[in-house]
Amino acid sequence: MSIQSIAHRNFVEAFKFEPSHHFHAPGRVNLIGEHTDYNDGFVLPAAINFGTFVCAKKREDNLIRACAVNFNKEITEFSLTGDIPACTTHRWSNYLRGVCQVLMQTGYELTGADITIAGDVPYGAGLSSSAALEIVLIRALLELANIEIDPKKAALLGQQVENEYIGANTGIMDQLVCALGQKNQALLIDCRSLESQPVALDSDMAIVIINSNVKRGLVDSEYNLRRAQCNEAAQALNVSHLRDATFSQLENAKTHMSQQVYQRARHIISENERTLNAASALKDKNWSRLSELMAQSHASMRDDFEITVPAIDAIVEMVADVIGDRGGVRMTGGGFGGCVVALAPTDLVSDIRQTVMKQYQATFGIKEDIYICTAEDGAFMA
Ligand code: GAF
Repeated sequence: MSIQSIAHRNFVEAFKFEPSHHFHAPGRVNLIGEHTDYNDGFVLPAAINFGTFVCAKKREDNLIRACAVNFNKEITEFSLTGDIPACTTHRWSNYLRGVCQVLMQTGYELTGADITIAGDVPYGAGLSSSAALEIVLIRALLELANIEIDPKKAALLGQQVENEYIGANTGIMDQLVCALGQKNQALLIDCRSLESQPVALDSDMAIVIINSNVKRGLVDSEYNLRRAQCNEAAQALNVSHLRDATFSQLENAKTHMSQQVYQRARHIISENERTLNAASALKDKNWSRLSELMAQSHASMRDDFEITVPAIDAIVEMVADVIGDRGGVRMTGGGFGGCVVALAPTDLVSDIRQTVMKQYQATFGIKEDIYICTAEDGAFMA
């Protein structure tokens, strides 16, 4: 049964009437450009065929009642008045509470609603299950109130929910691609201007995502630490964001910063350059160049930004041995566990699968999950 049907069926079961609207927002995979978004830099993600569905119906009062199918069909209720406090028992509902709070603070007049939420984006895997949830809820609540919203504005509001209500100091990449993704395209996003250019994905190349299922530890504290170190480097280099720094500036200022901060800046400056070059390589179908750039990106995340873990490094090596220079492979997302992404010729997909299945669990004692993905459209009303 499709996720949309599951959401629909559970709506009827929970509320005993039919929903009036269906909405969807996808998860995302980032092909290259990691931790560059909050440095005002470049990223190259795609929305994927895993996502979150919401079924909804407007109420005549100001009550929100919501059922989360993925969380044992728990139901939460709150009213749209004053400050909406975070919930300690139904923690999933804080995304909904945060969306309502931020939309109301922005001045949107919301109406009460009955809602069910169901999704298939793996949690905590670095594939943006939270951005999908924020964006789908923003679309749903505004549509029920007859308010149109530009996708970029929706992305900024989603980021605000994450930063101010949830307390995760993330950049704008996830919400933007979730809102603006395009079928069969990756998006080259300039995270300063928020302009994006579609970059076509070749139909002979598969997006293979390997979930290490390594539980992401310390992810929030380490993420925030990386942000602080990037800010420190920008200050030492006298630029507002590392996007504006060059390698020669960095070398000249090397003695004014710690070795660690120097390495963090070197990752960001080089990753921005690699992301722009990878978009060109993708357009030119220059797979050996893409292979080099993705390998360099992974090495830089491992050695300079220090956000990979041994299990992820091992998967990248296994897959790289199969793909050679016919495509690329690297860790994707915020790091400290999560997923590896490969862009690989479709005729190698079965070899990649066999290799990882044979070697990964035998070495690390954890079973991987492998998803063969397609690039999809951003959020829509179904
Ligand atoms: C997480 C964040 F939410 C993004 O903003 C981005 O920084 C990413 O990590 C790393 O590239 O997904």
